Amino acid sequence: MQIPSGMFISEELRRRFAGATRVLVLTGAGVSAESGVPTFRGGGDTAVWKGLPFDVISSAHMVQQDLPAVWEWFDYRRDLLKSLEPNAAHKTLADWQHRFEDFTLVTQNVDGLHQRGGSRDVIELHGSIWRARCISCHSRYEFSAEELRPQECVGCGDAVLPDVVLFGELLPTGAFERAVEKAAACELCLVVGTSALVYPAAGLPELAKASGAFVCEVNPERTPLSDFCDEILMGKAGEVLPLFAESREP
Ligand code: BV8
Repeated sequence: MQIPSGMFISEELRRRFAGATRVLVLTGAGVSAESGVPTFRGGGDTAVWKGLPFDVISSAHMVQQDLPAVWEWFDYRRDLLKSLEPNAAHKTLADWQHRFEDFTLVTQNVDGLHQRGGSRDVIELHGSIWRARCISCHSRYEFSAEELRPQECVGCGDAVLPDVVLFGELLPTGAFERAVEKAAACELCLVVGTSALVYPAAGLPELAKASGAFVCEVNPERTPLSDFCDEILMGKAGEVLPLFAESREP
């Protein structure tokens, strides 16, 4: 594995990593980039689908306007995912759940690649592309890559929509609260592959920092979060995260 040039994990970060018990990792689209999943390039007003900006096609407003168009967008992304595999970043984070006494993996991704990479108990802040929920009775339906997605709610016959958090929608109760609790209690917080523009997810590292955690960002580019991190590792998640493996107790 080629070590990114100039990639330097400080002794302090290695020491903290080696000695930590309570660790929280927040991930975004960048952690799946090396698997071939397109990122959103900063969410916001970047056209991602048929000329529509991301936070328009993935919005509660769009569901009211044109639910079939929303499904088309998620069907396209699910089809893309069928041929993609978890990468070294997903697999490394899966290993970390056995390394730390209290490890929390929080993701903004709906792609399910963390779970396919071996992570269990992932806090999916923004839902999953592999589930659908009923518009009225909120029954949820899990389905795999081989299965067809439900066309309507088996329970009440009403329409179903992707079980993801759309812009303008509140995050699933419980998931965000648990993430806040763990962020406030962690000693080490790693922020991997996110542009940190979408809230309230982007507020979690801020909370961790305010609660005394050491915050490290892993991203090939700077983000609005960079200035406020204790350490930034400017590289690709699949190349940087495995480097921590060498971090042993001093
Ligand atoms: C809500 C699911 C209450 C659907 C998603 C406060 C301030 C401003 C705005 C708001 C605010 N509070 C609320 C808002 C509004 C809005 C928001 O944040 N808007 C943004 C655009 C400004 N938030 C909401 O609507 C949230 N709900 O607040 O409810 C409420 C209700 C009504 C009104 C007000 C409040 C719900 C947000 C969730 C939306 N759903 N996803 C779907 O997937 O289609 S968000 C979605 O976009 C993702 O889940 C993720 O969160 C975000 C994309 O960001 P990233 O994952 O970071 O991806 P991006 O492409 O941007 O960046 C990739 C990064 O990776 C880059 O930095 C790149 O350099 C890096 N990278 C690339 N390659 C690699 C890499 N890093 C490492 N390794 C590599 N190889």
